[in-house]
Amino acid sequence: MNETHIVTIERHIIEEERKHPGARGAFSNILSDMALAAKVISREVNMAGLMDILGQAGHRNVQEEEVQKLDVFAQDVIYRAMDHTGHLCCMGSEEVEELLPIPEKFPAGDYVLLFDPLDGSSNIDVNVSIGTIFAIFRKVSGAERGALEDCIQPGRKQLAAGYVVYGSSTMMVYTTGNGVHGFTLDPSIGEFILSHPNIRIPEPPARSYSVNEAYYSRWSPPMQKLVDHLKGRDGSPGSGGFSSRYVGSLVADFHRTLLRGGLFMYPGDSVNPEGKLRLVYEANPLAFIAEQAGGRATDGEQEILDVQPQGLHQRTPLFIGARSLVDMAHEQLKGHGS
Ligand code: AHM
Ligand code: MG
Repeated sequence: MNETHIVTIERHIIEEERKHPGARGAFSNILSDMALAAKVISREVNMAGLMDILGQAGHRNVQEEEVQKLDVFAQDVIYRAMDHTGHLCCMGSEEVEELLPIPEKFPAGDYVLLFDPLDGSSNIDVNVSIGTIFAIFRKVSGAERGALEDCIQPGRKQLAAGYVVYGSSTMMVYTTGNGVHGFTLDPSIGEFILSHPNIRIPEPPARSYSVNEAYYSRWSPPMQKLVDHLKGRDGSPGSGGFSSRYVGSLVADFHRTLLRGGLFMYPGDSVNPEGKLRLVYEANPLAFIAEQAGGRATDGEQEILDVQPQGLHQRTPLFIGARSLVDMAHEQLKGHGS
């Protein structure tokens, strides 16, 4: 593909599909529908600062409609963009306890969509980047409208994964297992335009690490030792020379790590032994993208993509980013608990 051409995300998705003989278009349609939902959410996120003036969540806005909280709104937009298309058998969302059925009045399809509609939503009020994360699997159960086993497949089985970062610009990044591609939303024409083809995590990477260090005293000794090493406190070879970057918004922290390199960590600790992040909605899609970009993602014991989820909302420790840095962290933590 000629990079000097203007390529919309829809065009790119179709071109990617052509590389898979026998593809029937359903899968491409799901990705295009995700892009559409992302545009709607992006528009609303950009209006967030005006909420106080135009109406607050739980109140009525100027059009006399109930104003929703943005994470509820995002959840709704994605569900409504997807429920009637006949491509999905069910969905799962970080916002909803049980799996989300496709209404009986609509046809059911062969794919499953799992998503975190608006991650980092505590950052909305302070104008810090937030994001949407998603993964697509093929249905494996015999159930017409999907079953739990369709939603808790190991990440290795993902057909596609992506995220949208609502930052200084809105970007959608996705993979179908054929590299990682990034698109920037041009709000004036309402199109995601290919801006970052074939993203590779730089190696050698930026020497930067990203972790909520305020939890240091809750960490296991090996985890503390790892961060001491990054900070240059142990004086061993390779120790120090890092800077620290932590937004506290997973998509933003991951996006920087993907483009610049570095190491993102959300370990387990004495209060939350499995950490905070969700395996199915957050870790798996980002792990697929990281691997496709030449990076790595583990839970400190094994590759994230090889973990068999036990439940929809299971949490997992996460070490993700440039391969050389994840290798180093994994080496120090394996067998010790994260
Ligand atoms: P959320 O699902 O409530 O939005 O929380 C997820 C967010 C992630 O974006 C981020 O990586 C993490 O919480 C930050 O947590 P902490 O404040 O413990 O560092
Ligand atoms: Mg989340």
